[in-house]
Amino acid sequence: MSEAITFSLDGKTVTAAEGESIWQVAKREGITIPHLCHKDAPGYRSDGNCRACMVDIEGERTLTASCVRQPSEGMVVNTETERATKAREMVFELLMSDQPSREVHPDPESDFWQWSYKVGVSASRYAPCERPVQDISHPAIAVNLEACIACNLCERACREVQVNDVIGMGWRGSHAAPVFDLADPMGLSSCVACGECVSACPTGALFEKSLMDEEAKVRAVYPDETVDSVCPFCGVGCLTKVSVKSGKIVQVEGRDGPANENRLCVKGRFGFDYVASPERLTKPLIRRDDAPKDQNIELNGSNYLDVFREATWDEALDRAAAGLQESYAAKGGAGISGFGSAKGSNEEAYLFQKLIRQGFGSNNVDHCTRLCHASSVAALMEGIGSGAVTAPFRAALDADCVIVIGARPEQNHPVTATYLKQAAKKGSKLVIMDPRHQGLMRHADHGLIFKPGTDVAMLNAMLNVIITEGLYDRQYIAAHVDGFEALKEKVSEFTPEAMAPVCGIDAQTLRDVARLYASSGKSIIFWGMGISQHVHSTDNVRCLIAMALITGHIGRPGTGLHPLRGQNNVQGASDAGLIPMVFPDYRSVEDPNIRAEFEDAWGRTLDPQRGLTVVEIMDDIIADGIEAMYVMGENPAMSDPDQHHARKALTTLKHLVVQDIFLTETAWHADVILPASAHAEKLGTYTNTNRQVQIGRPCVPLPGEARADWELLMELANRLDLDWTYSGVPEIYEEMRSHMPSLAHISWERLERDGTVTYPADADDTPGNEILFGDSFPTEDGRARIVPTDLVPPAELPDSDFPFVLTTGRMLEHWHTGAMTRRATVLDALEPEPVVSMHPKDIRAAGFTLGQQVTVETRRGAITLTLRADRDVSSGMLFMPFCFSEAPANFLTNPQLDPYGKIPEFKFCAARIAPAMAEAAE
Ligand SMILES: Nc1nc2c(c(=O)[nH]1)N[C@H]1C(S)=C(S)[C@@H](COP(=O)(O)OP(=O)(O)OC[C@H]3O[C@@H](n4cnc5c(=O)[nH]c(N)nc54)[C@H](O)[C@@H]3O)O[C@H]1N2
Ligand SMILES: Nc1nc2c(c(=O)[nH]1)N[C@H]1C(S)=C(S)[C@@H](COP(=O)(O)OP(=O)(O)OC[C@H]3O[C@@H](n4cnc5c(=O)[nH]c(N)nc54)[C@H](O)[C@@H]3O)O[C@H]1N2
Ligand SMILES: [Mo]
Repeated sequence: MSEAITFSLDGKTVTAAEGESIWQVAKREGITIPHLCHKDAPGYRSDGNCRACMVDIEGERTLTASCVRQPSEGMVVNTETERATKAREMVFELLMSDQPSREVHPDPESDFWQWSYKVGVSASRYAPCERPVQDISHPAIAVNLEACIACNLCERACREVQVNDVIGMGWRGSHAAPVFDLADPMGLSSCVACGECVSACPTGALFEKSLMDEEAKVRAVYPDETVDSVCPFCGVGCLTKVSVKSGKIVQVEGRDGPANENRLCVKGRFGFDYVASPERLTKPLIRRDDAPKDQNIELNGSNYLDVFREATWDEALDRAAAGLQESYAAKGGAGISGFGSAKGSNEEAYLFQKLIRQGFGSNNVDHCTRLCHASSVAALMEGIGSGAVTAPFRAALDADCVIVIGARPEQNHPVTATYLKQAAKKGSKLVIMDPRHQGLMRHADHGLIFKPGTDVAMLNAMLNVIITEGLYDRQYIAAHVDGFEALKEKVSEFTPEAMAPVCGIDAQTLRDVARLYASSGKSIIFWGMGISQHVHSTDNVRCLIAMALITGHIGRPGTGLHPLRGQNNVQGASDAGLIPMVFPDYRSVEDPNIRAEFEDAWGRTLDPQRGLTVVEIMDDIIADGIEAMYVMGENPAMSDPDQHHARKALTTLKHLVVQDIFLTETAWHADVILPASAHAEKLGTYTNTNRQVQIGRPCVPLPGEARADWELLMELANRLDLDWTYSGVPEIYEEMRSHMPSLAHISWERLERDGTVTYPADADDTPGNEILFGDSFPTEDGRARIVPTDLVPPAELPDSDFPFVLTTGRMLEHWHTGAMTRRATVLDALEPEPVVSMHPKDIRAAGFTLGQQVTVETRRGAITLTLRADRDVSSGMLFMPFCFSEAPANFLTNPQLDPYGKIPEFKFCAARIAPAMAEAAE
């Protein structure tokens, strides 16, 4: 089938692989053929409509578009005949007649102009046609249709690459032009602003507003330089190309990384200007002696200089270290705690946990993974001996059946979502299970909207079907899995008929989905916070692991278990030991041999007992235990559950050091604030959800007196007499790696050279292993273990006082506590105010009106915000993101913990909703 074809190209004998176009062979051979409607990037189909790439084929009457034409054996192709070059010139001249002149063109540097000059066309003899006016209704993207050549690349970008289906080509003939959702303007369409169309457009008809002078409607900004880096937002780990002008980021484009193949989402592409926000911390601050540690001080409208005074670095660092040391002197390691960051690099995470452990002999060091996938990691470690994904998310493209449960990738892992949609388009069966409807369900074979908090019932019913119908893989179980008999016994009572009323999905659908997953050749499971943020979350994950193990859907291409990791470096920060129970690489702090290795390396006696977790630390502070805390790059005053309690803990602390880039809600409670580096200002490695280790590079200078996080950690360590002497990030990486077998064969040098390496790698020169556990599991005996589960209800059920289920989560445009994205102009313009979403039917039943102010209340607190109608939210539920400091969702959430993962129940509590006080009085 895949025989090479030999043909002649400009007089040279060349070969083409199966499916290669003439254009692609020419490129490989170093022959340049102009192109406009053809984009030379993964995921783009050639269309051959613009005729800019025409070539001459001997014996053929007409010229042919080389981007779509495949060569045949013995064909004689010439790219430079007079006929071909003249025709191409003519194409450019005709297109140019339709463009604004270069002086008033939206992008005089666009591919169109560059090619025009290369083919020797600078003006047109033809009269221009009439063109529509510019549409600047969207906050990020200008639509300059006067420059459109109707090549439909934007439509392919939108529909085929990102699979968003917003752009279509409307009108006919010379009037053909992109339209948005069949209705202009763009700003009112359902566009999610991934910007793929902007990156595809060859003329600047779709163009970044950040590069334009809006008044003059032309390009005004040309970058000084471009830096290769990685996106600072989510665990997908998109590689980026960051363009900088006069020390400021002006544009971000995708690069061809293993996770993103040039794709980005709205945050990665347009959410960059938080880095340059005037609200960045630029000077060290120390709390004024007379400033009270009021719980809600920032809400009282204080000016920060009423509360803090500016200090020199020496003074601030001395004070920060002295406060920690005082508590250490008083209480030993038990008096100290630290929250490190999954937004920072691996090196920063490693140094942070080292500082707390080496400096204070304390294991009270944790980070946001505790609020995130801690339960997934607990269940995976217990079941298969490893907490990371067994396959990258692009494995979905090889799968016959893809399950997504308790995750909302279109909002939270948008580039992953593009691959899931592509998998569905090419025939994989997609199953989405979630108590809320979501856009991805449009692409799914099954969208199961079940009752929140009933995952175990639903999944055990599926396990019941798989076992009673004999759809499990006996051989696989015999070879690799323990605990099958106990599972069989346990799930025998969980018949689909018995579980249907519990989970709200009918028995037949449960059977269908169970059969589909088990009988498909290759099935893969993705999950998110809907699984992991419950008091029974470890059980939820145990069910998913059991499904994969009894069907043998693990360890082969197109199969596996993939908890979609959240923060850009939560995988890496966890790997680096930012966890109270383990040193780097998940090695127990309670194991004397392991501890001895670190005691030797760090020259101090280390804490032999596991430390406290995020929520436990807050409780311990209030119980007069811990009295000092160091927070680097987290915002617990917004992200921890039950804020009245969490903020009380922060104000109770004797000493709080906050190292951040903004004066966050947490920083308001601090004694010392250390202004730190944003992602774009520093060097470091980040590990994404696929276990791909990638380098982020400095693009812009630090603002004011702000300093790199790793330098601040070293300054503090040396004030604690730890004698750290790191010369830079590569040295820290290598020290960290010396304690991490998982990073064997992945030297700094290799990362510099290869850009991305997946861990684990078997040798210095072979690619890392993407798919794990084909032969055995990293448990003591190499076998996996099933842990059967029972039904555990959510900790707080609705009742007559609090009749709604409140669930919290995210929105596409905002990042967690909003610290970064509320300060990103485009993102904040898209979602500017706090909202609670409710089903229109419930809104009508309650007699509310859209957009009115409502108060949502739980047993822990009340907040007032704007009511939004949202058909995705099931009747009886309320949904709220936790990014708005004006109405912090975590004033309401329940801090009850899962006993294994110690994760709070962010996804379920009982609530009521009423018109806001002021409105009620009207
Ligand atoms: N835009 C944006 N992207 C982000 C982030 C962000 O803040 N903003 N944060 C990042 C981080 S750290 C993380 S962890 C990820 C999180 O990404 P996701 O895991 O997708 O997070 P959520 O939106 O919190 O919740 C996922 C889904 O759980 C569903 N759910 C609620 N209750 C239940 C239940 O009882 N059972 C099941 N099965 N599902 C339920 C919700 O309806 C929701 O669709 O996103 C990352 N990406
Ligand atoms: N109600 C509710 N609450 C939740 C969740 C939920 O679904 N519902 N989800 C939970 C989950 S999954 C997570 S992961 C947590 C996230 O909780 P957090 O990690 O607390 O949230 P972020 O807003 O990401 O906080 C990151 C902080 O780091 C700062 N920062 C960014 N870059 C840098 C840097 O390079 N250096 C330094 N020093 N600082 C930096 C930012 O300004 C910000 O203050 O929230 C949890 N809380
Ligand atoms: Mo997370």
